Amino acid sequence: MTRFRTAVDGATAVEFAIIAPVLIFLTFAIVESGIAFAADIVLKNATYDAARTGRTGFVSENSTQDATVKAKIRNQAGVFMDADKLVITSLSYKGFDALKKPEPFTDKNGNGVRDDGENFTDVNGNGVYDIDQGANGYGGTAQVVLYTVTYPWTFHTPVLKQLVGNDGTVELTATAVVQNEPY
Ligand SMILES: [Ca+2]
Ligand SMILES: [Ca+2]
Repeated sequence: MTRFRTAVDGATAVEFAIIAPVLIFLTFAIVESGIAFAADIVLKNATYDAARTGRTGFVSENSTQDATVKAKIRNQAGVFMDADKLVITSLSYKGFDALKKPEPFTDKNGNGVRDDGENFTDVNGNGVYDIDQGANGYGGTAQVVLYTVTYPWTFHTPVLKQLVGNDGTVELTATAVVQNEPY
């Protein structure tokens, strides 16, 4: 009987030794995925909040609109991530129908794309032809502004890290489009 009990205990110990690392991996993977998911939501909320502040033209005391908007995002998202690694951009457009549209051009040779030498309208005034006519910045009164915030999120759990690829780093992205208030 004693011998039998020892054998059973031994089998149980071996089973646990095999299963334990799997359970530990699953636990870490689930927890880490949950944190990443929460971070993604925080990033989206921060971006949406900053865009809503941006559309009012609000500027903090002794600050600029750029610093005001970016501080809002960094403060909120900074709870979950390294604020210094946030990449915050904004592009302004004359209206919703111009969103992400190329600058208009005269397609002289009719090939559907703008070639060197074909005249174009420099909508964003940067001196070169762009396939996205948005102008950097927060736009003027009643303009439409696209806010984009990205963050390189890194997973640390072994295996999960390999599954994700790119050394465990994924790019979290949040965008918000708002129309500026008339100000
Ligand atoms: Ca052409
Ligand atoms: Ca341009």
